[in-house]
Amino acid sequence: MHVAYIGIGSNVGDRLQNISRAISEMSKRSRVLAISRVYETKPMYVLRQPRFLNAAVKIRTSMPAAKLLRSLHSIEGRLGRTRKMEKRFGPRTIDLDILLFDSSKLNSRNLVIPHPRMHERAFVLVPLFEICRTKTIRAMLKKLPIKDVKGVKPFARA
Ligand code: PH2
Ligand code: MG
Ligand code: MG
Repeated sequence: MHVAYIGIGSNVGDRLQNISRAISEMSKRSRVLAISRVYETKPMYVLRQPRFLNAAVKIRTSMPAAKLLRSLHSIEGRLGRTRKMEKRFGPRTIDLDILLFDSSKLNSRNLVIPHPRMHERAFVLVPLFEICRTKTIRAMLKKLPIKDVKGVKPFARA
């Protein structure tokens, strides 16, 4: 069995419903062990796009990393994501990224673990730290600009 942390993001459609559907789909194939709060976050990289909701989950799974990645892509597809039409870092209905997988380091063409940009992303680290309180994640968070961390706010449900 493996333990993995998945980062979730959505900024198109019913963002909260997209996130909750994604978690419910993941729970069909893996055991969901922990779920962070949902945060509303300032878009990074492509600034002129709607705000994201972001969260993180911890799962236990029998799938090896490459298979987990395929299964996450298939969930994204079922939730209506159309990768071919998308711009890099642009709007998306749902994005499911493997952040950590056991204590593995992996560097293949389509999968790099730990996630290569998580250290610069407050929208990943804040929710992740809620469910993975390690020194490594704490250290990454401390290096972020305060204004980035302030751009990540618990989402007030309507
Ligand atoms: N995802 C991106 C690009 N920018 N910004 C925020 N705040 N949250 C995201 O999930 C996000 C982003 C591409 O995956
Ligand atoms: Mg992705
Ligand atoms: Mg992403």
